[in-house]
Formats: sequence, C-alpha cells, structure tokens
Amino acid sequence: MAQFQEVLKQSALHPKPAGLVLQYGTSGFRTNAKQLDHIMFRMGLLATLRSKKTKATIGVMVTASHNPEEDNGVKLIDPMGEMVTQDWEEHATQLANADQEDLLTALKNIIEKEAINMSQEANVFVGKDTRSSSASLSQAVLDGVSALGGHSKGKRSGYLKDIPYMLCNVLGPYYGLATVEGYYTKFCQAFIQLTKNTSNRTDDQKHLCLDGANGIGALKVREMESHLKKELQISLNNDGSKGRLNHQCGADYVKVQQKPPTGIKINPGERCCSFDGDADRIVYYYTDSEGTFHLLDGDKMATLISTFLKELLTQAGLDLKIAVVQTAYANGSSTHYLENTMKVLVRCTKTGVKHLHHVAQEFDVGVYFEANGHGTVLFSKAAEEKIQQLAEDTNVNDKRKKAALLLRNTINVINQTVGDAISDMLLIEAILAIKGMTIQQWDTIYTDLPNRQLKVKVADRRVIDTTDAERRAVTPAGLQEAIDNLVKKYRQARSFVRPSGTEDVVRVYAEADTQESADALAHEVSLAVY
Ligand code: 16G
Ligand code: ZN
Repeated sequence: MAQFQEVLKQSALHPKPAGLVLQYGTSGFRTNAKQLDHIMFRMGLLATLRSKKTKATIGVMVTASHNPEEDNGVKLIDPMGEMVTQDWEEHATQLANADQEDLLTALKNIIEKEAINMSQEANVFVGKDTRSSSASLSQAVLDGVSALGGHSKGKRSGYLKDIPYMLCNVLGPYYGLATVEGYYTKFCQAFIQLTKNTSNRTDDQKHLCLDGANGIGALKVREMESHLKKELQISLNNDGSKGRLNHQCGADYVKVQQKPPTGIKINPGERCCSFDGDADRIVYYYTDSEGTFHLLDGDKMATLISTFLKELLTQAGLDLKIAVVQTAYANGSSTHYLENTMKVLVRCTKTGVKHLHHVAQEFDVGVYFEANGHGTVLFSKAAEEKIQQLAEDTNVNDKRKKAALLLRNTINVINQTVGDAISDMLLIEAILAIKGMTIQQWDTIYTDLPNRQLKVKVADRRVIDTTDAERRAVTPAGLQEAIDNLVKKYRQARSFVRPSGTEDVVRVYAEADTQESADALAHEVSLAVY
C-alpha cells in the first residue's frame, strides 16, 4: 500500500540507532533527547493507529517533565485525557524497539492485533514543552502522523507550535473549550466566583510568589494573569527568560532538596509555590521568621482539599462518598490525620498517576495526590448532578444552597483530566481565601514525620518485586525481613524500597520520629538492598 511506502520513506529520515532498547514506562519514553528522534516518529505512527482505533483525537505530549533540559520524552494521551492502556504501552515498546528493517512488520502486527480499519480518519493533537529539543522532536511526531495519513490538529499547517502540551488535558471533558483562551476563561472565572465574597481575605493573601521552573507553566501563567483581574497577584520567578528549565528550581528540586529555588528572595511568612517543568506538579512552601524552610507537599494539599470538600458536603447535606488516594510515599502523619481526625477514607496505591486516577474513580469524590505534588480531584457524574441540582433548587435553606454553589464552582476550578499545576494552584488559593487561612495555619494542621529518600544503584533493579501498593518487597528473598528488623529499631518508623519506573535505580524511603533516625534508617535499608 502507498501508505506503507510513505512510512518506509519517512522512517529512513528518522533512523533508529542500532542496539538501542527503550521501554514505555510510567512516564512514556524518557531519556537523553539525542536518542529520541526515531521514537518520536514512531509514536506519531502509533498515535495515528490509536486514533483510527478509538475514532477520536489522540494527544501526543513531547516533554520530560522535571528532568534536566538535555532530556526529553513522549507519552500518548487517550481521548478523555487519560494515559493509554497497558496493551498500547506494549505496542509502543515493540514499535520503538523494532530494527529499522522490521518496522513495517511491527506496525502491521499492531494493525492486525487491534483489527484497525486503515481507511478510518485519524486526528492527533501534538504538544510540546519549552525544551530546545522539543521543536524538532515534535516535528518528528508530526512526520509520523502524516506518513500514515493522519491529520494533526492545531494552527500553522496543523502544528500546535506554541500551545503547550498542557492543553491536551482539556481534550476530553472540556473539549468545547479546548483552546488556550477557553482554558483560561473557565478556570479563572471559577476562581473569581469562589473568592468573590471572602470577607476573611486580606490584601496580603492576594499575593503569591511563584517559581515557574523556566517551563511551560510560567509562559501560560503570564498569558493568564489578566483573566484573574487582580484577584490573585502573582510575582513570577523563573519565567523562562534567562534560567534553564528545572535547573535549581521547580517542584522536584524544592521537594527533594527541601529548600527554596536558588536566587529567589522570599520574605518570612510569604506564601510561595513551585511548578515542575511541564506544570503538572506543584508544591507550596514558606520560610519562618527564623529562616527555617517549611514545605507543604501533595499530602498537605490533599488534606486541605479533602477537608474543605468534606465540610461543604456536610453543610450541603449531601451524602456522597469521599476518599483520599495516596501512595506509599505519603507522610504517615497525613494518613493518620485523615483517617483518625478527619475520618476520611484513605486508599493507598502504586506510584504513578494512572494508578491513583483509577482508584479515585471508584468514589463520588476522589481526591488524589502523590507526595511530590501531582494530583487532582475527581467527581463522579452522579455527584456532579446532585451538586448541580442542589445549586439550582429554590427550596433549600441558605446554608445548604451556599455550600452547593461553592461546590459547583470548586468543580469548575478543577482540571479533572489529570494533575494540572495551574488549576491546583487556583484551587488551593481559593480554599485559603475562603477559609481566611495563612500558609502557616495550613501547615500546622498536622506535623510531617521526618523522612528521607535515597536512591541506590544496583546491577538489576528488576530483582526487586513489591506488593501491598509497593509497601512490601516480595523478592529478593530475605529483603523484607531485613527491612522489618531495621524498622523495629526506631520509633514511629516505616520504610520501603521499590524499583524506579523512570530511572535505573532502586528508591528507598524511610520515616521516623526524628530526622536523625529517618536518615539512619534510610541509610541502613539502602545497605540491605545491595
Ligand atoms: C512519573 C509519574 C509520577 C511518579 C513518578 C515516579 C505520571 C504522569 N508521572 O513521573 O506520577 O511519581 O513517575 O517516578 O504518572 P519513579 O518511578 O522514578 O519513582
Ligand atoms: Zn511533570
């Protein structure tokens, strides 16, 4: 077929380096940008097939999130903004690793296995972050799409040149608003509605210091600012005009280093937050009058948000089931507070947004956050309908009505398709405004247990297999027993190990009653991993 001839011809321009093997992991393909050209072309092919199969638009994001500037990556996004299924992750790996001369065979295998009708039209939506390699790599994706006769959506001959991948997040439920303008209008209007009668809010609280990690989120916040009508005044640092992406800044740096981004002057008590490079993670922080740094991570956000929602549901008299979904990395204090003080159901699942998203879908209201700041809130259709009905009901008392209206606007400020730092920021800012709460007051809701994360390089990280949402190691034999014995030596201690899904390392996590104990435990457990 002529189509396949074109694939052959084009693929010669995007050759695969001999011997290179890459795996489609938690975050798609991610490695040094120099190794990714053929991968991008092939993901353009695969996205076209996926679009033919689903008869819907598929998103391709060219980004390596919080990784350094020299890396890049790619992941496919299904029509409702979700990650592609396990089967298609396997197709991606096979297609990526096929030798140049076997590419057509690998492609035809997928077509056959998935029974794809090749005459079906295909649409692919390509987005990219601000890395210097992203322009040519996203062009390689587009070459793949056009080689199989797919259409790529966007401007300038179908190329979304300066619209971030973030927009793929609004491909699904907000399809009608899938323009940057639509995105700003929707979220900012909801924010303004939420904060409009907040008598407790001081002018000070309208000010936020933001570290944009020199990434795409910074550019978008600049564009969005006017829509906020001064209801939120953002002083934007690391806006991409000078510094390097994620370099000594960004959510990952702040979380892992437990310190503010380099070069930003923070006044004591000032509320600050950092995005990561592709703006799907956010963490908050401040320094106190003694100069001590305080981090408010994904767990603190999940706690604030779920508490706020639970209170509103109670006030509205709505019997909806709310749960918080966490991973093994969630600080023990957060889980304890949620279960015992807030009496909220908590579920633990494997690392990776798709796992959390999946569990959150089981509830009327599912709040999910990874400790690293990646998360959002999901509302079931039934829950949204009940809230909507109550908000429109003219026969309910003022208190219930007010709560229902707040809930409705809260839904509108949330990007339910996937964690989105901008939407999460607006949600947190709105809650703090409504509650008249300072960042220090939010921080004292519970006190984090001291913790330490380490990474260990081993010959083959796959020898470690885990169970119980990664909290226990099943293999190699004896490892879990060794960890259990070490944990027993410390108070309020917990530790686990798991192979990373994005780097060739084993990750070690430990927490205990003091920082010294957490450090010592993490160190001892990492020795047991060797
Ligand atoms: C990816 C995941 C993130 C997870 C991280 C864990 C998505 C979109 N991103 O960045 O959620 O926390 O991997 O990395 O799923 P690790 O396996 O190397 O610890
Ligand atoms: Zn990210």
